Amino acid sequence: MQRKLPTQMLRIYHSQISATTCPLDKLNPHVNTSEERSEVPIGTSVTYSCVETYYEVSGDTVRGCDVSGSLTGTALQCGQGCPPGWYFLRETLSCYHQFDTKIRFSEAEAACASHGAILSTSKSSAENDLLLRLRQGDAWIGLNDTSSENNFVWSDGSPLIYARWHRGEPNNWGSGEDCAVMRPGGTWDDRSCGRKYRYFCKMPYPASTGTTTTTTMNPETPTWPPVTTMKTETPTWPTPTTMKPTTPTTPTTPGPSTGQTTLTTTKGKDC
Ligand SMILES: [Ca+2]
Ligand SMILES: [Ca+2]
Repeated sequence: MQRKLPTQMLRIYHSQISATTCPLDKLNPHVNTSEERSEVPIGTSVTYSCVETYYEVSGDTVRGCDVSGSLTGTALQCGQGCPPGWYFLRETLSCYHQFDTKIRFSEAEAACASHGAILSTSKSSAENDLLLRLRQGDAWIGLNDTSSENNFVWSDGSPLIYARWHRGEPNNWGSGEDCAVMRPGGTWDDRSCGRKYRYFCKMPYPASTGTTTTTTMNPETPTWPPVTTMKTETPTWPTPTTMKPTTPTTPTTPGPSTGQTTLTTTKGKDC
């Protein structure tokens, strides 16, 4: 028969087996931490940040050592930012750029592809708002009904669900209009694919490829797109010349390190 231990002895026993510290994971080379110890006492807060030119993709910047002996939250994941001149959107983990040269729709598709990008989708209000902020004039978005009239599909192959057509559009005017542009105010219009407009490109955020969500070392290096120089300035935004009154004046989406989109100085380059 099992003997019962006195309450006082149980307390001592439990205090001996209870965790008193939290071990810290091996640090990701792209992550800085406030803590140099390999383990910290319960109740300690540990702060994490991304090294220079790397940006927060996911995880927590402050994690606490709880009574179970483990850190709260999830590991901070950092990755390299968008190439210079491209804007980051956290909702899609993608980079965006408006090119100023006016070219045909098919040429714009090819131009984006040369950057490892696609003609940009605009599948949510967040994505549409970002494109509107980048917009310097009517510009192609990656939407067309070339294969089947009035059956618009996105450049990534997905069907049209979120839509911001301008009133009366798409109207397939004249001899036919199968390709979409973003108009002033962020609404869309189908236009003849042979006409020439600026265009938006979209590419995956480098850190969204081949990474994990742990703080353990990730030996994989994002392979695409190549990033030669990185900006570290505080993100700023262009001042759109045409903005709907209802459009927020500050980014509605978080960016790389501060929850905002990054603006660099090389915007406007053509392919
Ligand atoms: Ca059409
Ligand atoms: Ca039209």
